Amino acid sequence: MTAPLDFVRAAPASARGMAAEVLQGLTAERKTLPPKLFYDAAGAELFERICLLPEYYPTRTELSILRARAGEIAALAGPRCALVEYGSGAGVKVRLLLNALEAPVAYLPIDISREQLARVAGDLAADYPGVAVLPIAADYTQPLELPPLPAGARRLAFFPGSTIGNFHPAEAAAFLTRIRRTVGPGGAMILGVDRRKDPRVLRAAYDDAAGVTAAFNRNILARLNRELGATFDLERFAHRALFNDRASRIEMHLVSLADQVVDVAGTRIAFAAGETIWTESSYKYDAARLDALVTAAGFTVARLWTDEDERFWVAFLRA
Ligand code: AVJ
Repeated sequence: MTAPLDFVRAAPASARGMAAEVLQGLTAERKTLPPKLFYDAAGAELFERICLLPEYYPTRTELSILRARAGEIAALAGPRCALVEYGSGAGVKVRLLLNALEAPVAYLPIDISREQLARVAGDLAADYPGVAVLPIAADYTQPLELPPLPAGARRLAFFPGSTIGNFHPAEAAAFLTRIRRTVGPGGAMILGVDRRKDPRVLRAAYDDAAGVTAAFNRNILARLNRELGATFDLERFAHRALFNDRASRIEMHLVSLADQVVDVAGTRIAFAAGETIWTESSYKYDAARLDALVTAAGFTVARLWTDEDERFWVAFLRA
């Protein structure tokens, strides 16, 4: 079955909804922007470049685990899976699963970057003619309904990349709880999780020598200028990445380099020199934190795989 691309289900991405969310973050006591705003077309491309950086180990490490364990994963998953991927991105990792799974029936990529989603869905539909490819253009942090799935399909959620790290712990548990309900009893989930490690390794991964992560972080301001007519001067905001040890998270910020006032969708936002916009958290898990998360969401860990440097986990969870 091929994917009719007009089937790409568009969540209404209104500029007004975006402005409201942006202004809420920028008028708060501690200024924030939601990391999902990184992924416009330019940001999705920058993220693909990040994944190739020598300092950014998560992508290649997770891929190596998936490659080594695809057979074991497929055996745990069983036949006739409907694979639901939260944040399908460039669509590279899922191929390892689709190649290994026994007679997968459907693939439902969910992504907020709709140009990339349409391209990836078209390519996968062409390469896997036996799999119904049903792309969903949506912000998966919001509740969403899946289209009807082939009868007898086992629901298998796939949330790779350690994107779970973007959620604060309580939100992460709530999100995984929602996924557990979506896959239902008998369903399962494959989750990628970045592990706690030497802060120097972590910091380098989020502040690379080539400056790609800095460009990715600043692109959020360029996007607000483009889409909301904001007046950010990109030269007057610097990229900063730090490891917050107590919270066990990398934080990315954009630091205002001067006292300045920026117009955002008709609202004047004042920045003091040194004040930051907190754009992303990337939580790093140890065994206790992972166990607390999985338990809170009502899953159990069936298997946990890591790499030889113990940098990353791929977990197989059962509802
Ligand atoms: C896509 C959320 C997994 O947190 O490592 C990469 C995004 N931010 N470099 C991460 C990101 C800066 C990435 N996730």
